[in-house]
Amino acid sequence: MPYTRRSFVTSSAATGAWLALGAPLLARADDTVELPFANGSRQLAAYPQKRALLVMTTRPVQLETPFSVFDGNVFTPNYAFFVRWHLAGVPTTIDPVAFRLNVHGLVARPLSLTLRDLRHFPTVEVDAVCQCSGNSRGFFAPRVPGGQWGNGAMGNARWRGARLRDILRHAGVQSSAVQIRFRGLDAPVEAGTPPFLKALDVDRAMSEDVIVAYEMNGEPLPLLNGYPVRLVVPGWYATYWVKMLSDIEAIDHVDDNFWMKTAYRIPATPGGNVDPAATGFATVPINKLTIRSFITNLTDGEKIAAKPTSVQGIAFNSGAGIKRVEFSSDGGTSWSDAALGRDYGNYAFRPWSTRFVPKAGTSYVLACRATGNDGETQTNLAVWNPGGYLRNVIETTKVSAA
Ligand SMILES: Nc1nc2c(c(=O)[nH]1)N[C@H]1C(S)=C(S)[C@@H](COP(=O)(O)O)O[C@H]1N2
Ligand SMILES: [Mo]
Repeated sequence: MPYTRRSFVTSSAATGAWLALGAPLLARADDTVELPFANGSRQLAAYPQKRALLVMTTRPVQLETPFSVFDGNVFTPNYAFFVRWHLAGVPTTIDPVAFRLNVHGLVARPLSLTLRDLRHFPTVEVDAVCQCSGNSRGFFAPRVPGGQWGNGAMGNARWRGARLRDILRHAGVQSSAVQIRFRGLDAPVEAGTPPFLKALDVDRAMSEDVIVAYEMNGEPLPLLNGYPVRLVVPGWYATYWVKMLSDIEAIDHVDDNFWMKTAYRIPATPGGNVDPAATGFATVPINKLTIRSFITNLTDGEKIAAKPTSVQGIAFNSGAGIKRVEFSSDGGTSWSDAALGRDYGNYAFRPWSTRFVPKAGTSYVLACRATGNDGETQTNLAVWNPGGYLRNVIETTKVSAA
């Protein structure tokens, strides 16, 4: 639903009222979803501009996409897109005319850009998966602290905006700059909580595909997904995709703020894996997505008819693109190639489909395994690290045929 600036202001005024109340629209207290791990019961609630989503927390608002949304939707609708904020001080209204994106620090020419200014840079579009670093954290064994997401803290959208590189070149980043640091309009609610800041090395920030997006799936971004602009870092975890982006600073050092130096670190080990008993290992900031694939049209425990059944799903990786998806109906003992669907580019969900013929009175463990053009694939052993990051084990779906 396209809306004008004026109607956005009106609808975000309504947003303000609801967020201030902390009260979801449309929710019935008995509407819950059970995620398949201990303490996985989630209430469904519809926040402003959103359909009913699984509530993980309300302050800050954290909402998970029901997994069924991924079936048949290569693009995750804005109203169904997951929501994650770290700090509860999220603005409930934003004036698009007064909004400024400031660029400062080690630049020849500090900028204060309006939304109209941003549209004067060449427009680019990318289809890319935005996945929380902690997506699927609830499946970690042993369990780890942090948001207990199922598999729905991800989404694929068509992002449209200006290249970050064009903005930075316009400002003239000085050669002494080491990183570019990003901040949004959200703020901590308690003194002592660090503001949410993320930083990219200058060459990552200057790469062609990083954009400052003002549209998501052909519409302004929903407020909860970062209206009016957010950073899009295709192929990298969503923690870098700073929402309500208002401040870009070129700095002369590797950022040592809490969200870079302490949080969002992965072990500097092969695959980011460590033994749960390990301590004292070196870490690096989380970065590229790991390759994943899912079956979307059948759910675990489902009873299906004993007749030819189509199976479909999605796969994605960090930008090499998907070379193949294999399917197994015997828990990974034997595999056959699935057919890949339309290619929306190397950062997007790649749909796939296949068929199998279940026999009556038989149980099946269905599995899918994606391989990237770079050879990266999924394995039977789940990664473990204390942050609950990088999960990409081969997922299984148990079904039985009647
Ligand atoms: N300003 C701001 N941007 C942010 C965050 C935040 O807390 N504040 N969280 C990040 C994290 S960890 C995730 S997973 C994504 C979530 O994006 P979404 O809410 O649009 O799904 O936003 C990222 N950008
Ligand atoms: Mo995240």
